[in-house]
Amino acid sequence: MANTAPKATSAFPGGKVPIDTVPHLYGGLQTSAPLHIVVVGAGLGGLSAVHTLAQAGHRVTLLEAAPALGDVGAGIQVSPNASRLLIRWGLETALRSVAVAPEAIQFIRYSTGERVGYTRWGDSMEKEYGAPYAHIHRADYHAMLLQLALSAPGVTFRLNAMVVDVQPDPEAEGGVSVTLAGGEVISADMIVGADGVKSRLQAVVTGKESSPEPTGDAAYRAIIPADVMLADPDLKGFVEEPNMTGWMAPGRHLMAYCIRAKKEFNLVLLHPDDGSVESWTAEGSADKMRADFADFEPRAKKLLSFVDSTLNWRLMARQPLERWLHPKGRLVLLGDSCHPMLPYRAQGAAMAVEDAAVLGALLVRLQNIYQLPALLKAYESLRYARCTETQNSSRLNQHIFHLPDGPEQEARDASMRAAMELESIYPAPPRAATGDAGQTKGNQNQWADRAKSQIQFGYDGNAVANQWWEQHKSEVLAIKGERRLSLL
Ligand SMILES: Cc1cc2nc3c(=O)[nH]c(=O)nc-3n(C[C@H](O)[C@H](O)[C@H](O)COP(=O)(O)OP(=O)(O)OC[C@H]3O[C@@H](n4cnc5c(N)ncnc54)[C@H](O)[C@@H]3O)c2cc1C
Ligand SMILES: *[C@@H]1O[C@H](CO)[C@@H](O)[C@H](O)[C@H]1NC(C)=O
Ligand SMILES: *[C@@H]1O[C@H](CO)[C@@H](O)[C@H](O)[C@H]1NC(C)=O
Ligand SMILES: *[C@H]1O[C@H](CO)[C@@H](O)[C@H](O)[C@H]1NC(C)=O
Repeated sequence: MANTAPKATSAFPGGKVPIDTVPHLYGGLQTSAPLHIVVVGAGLGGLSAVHTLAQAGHRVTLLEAAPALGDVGAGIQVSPNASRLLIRWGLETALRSVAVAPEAIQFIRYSTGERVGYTRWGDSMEKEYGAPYAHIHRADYHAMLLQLALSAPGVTFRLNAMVVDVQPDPEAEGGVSVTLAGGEVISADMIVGADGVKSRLQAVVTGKESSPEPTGDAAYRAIIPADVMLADPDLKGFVEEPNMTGWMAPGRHLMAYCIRAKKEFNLVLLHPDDGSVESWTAEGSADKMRADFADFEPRAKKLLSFVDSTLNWRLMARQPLERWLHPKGRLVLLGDSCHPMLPYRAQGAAMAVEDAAVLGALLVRLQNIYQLPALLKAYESLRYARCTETQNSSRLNQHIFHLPDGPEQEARDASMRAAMELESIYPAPPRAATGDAGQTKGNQNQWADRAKSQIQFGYDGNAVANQWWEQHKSEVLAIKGERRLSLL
């Protein structure tokens, strides 16, 4: 997907991302059994894993099929539980220099422009969850993680390195390895499959060939310059008070927010997949996009009038996989390769970044390679339920956002309005303390549901891994190999 669209460049001057000096990720702890780990895929997930694993003291080789790196021209939302990790990794200055913090999330009825849902964010996000909600450009996100991964010690990075085969069995002749398209074989102690929604390594792990499934939806993406909006009285509010705004319509929705320090405005237009997608389309497609959203209120239509080119993405997902860890205990999946989801909770990359945090925080504990399967099993079990729930809540929003006009839609809007009322009765922060007596539980505006937000945004990957370690370390440390293995 990402690699079929043109690459966008980052907003960092000279392409150089500033990295803060931060405390060592594991408080100075390093593995006493450094492995050679091959990470397949240099997306947001793979790059994060390179960082967390290298910090743990492992030697990492990153293999990326594409001949050049970068991400496409579109925005992405970084929720507190991902931004918490980025800040911990030294990316606070970089993140804040390119981010926009939304004042609120609001839902609009497509035909009338009426606001039916509203949850205040602004500085209350940071007060409540200890880290900001940030809207950024994907190219900036990718550049930040790339710079971080490249600056880690013991990292080898290869482009044009398409993995075509994997040997996950340490008992096999030659041991664990990957084979590249040119025939070259690279040995490893362990492999991380971060190869995205079309993952090849996923089939090796599960033992089943399966393609990702179409979700029925596709996404037009477009960016417009904020200055044209500031010149327009109907639109300037979207820049001056940067909210995340979602227009809900039968079978479609539009999500819009500012990025790049309010210089650009990002549009994501979700619509029924017409089968003609999965390619970068320029002229003409913007007109098709406008036609698809012609029944939207005037402000939305005006926004679309500024679009001259658009990307169209077919949205693919999978049912939860049977497992993420190959039974031989040396090959594990991460990110979209194991839990691709609809972007309707804006959590796909956040889950990949959290995966990396948990994986690194477990593998820093490794004292001999015989402990590896137990730690990878822990990674799988810690991450599986959370990612599956997030896949499910993303899917739920497909239903909620796209209801046809009628009684169910009216009930949805009434539910969202009720939560909007509560906003003024129970002002944040801290919402968790003021509470709302559970009245937002199950709200159709999933961001208004305070218990849900606490779970989604309160998560701390390092804390979760450390807690597991405290409970299980005696079992893991009791695992000792008889043979000395060469660990490179
Ligand atoms: C429209 C849309 C909007 C989204 N919005 C958000 C959002 O707001 N917030 C959020 O958190 N998430 C969002 N997401 C989800 C997010 O983009 C993904 O979850 C995330 O990028 C996944 O990262 P990844 O590293 O797992 O996979 P990818 O980014 O897909 O990276 C996989 C990499 O592996 C490489 N590769 C593949 N096969 C091989 C091979 N055989 N050998 C070597 N290399 C290989 C690919 O070239 C690619 O570079 C959105 C997604 C979409 C489609
Ligand atoms: C954004 O949210 C604020 C409240 O936080 C509200 O006053 C404002 O009207 C919203 N802006 C737009 C353009 O809807
Ligand atoms: C998520 O949905 C799947 C079906 O798609 C279901 O089997 C599973 O129990 C759900 N999991 C959670 C954690 O909600
Ligand atoms: C998430 O992070 C916050 C703030 O850092 C912390 O107070 C909270 O305990 C964490 N929650 C979880 C579930 O890890």
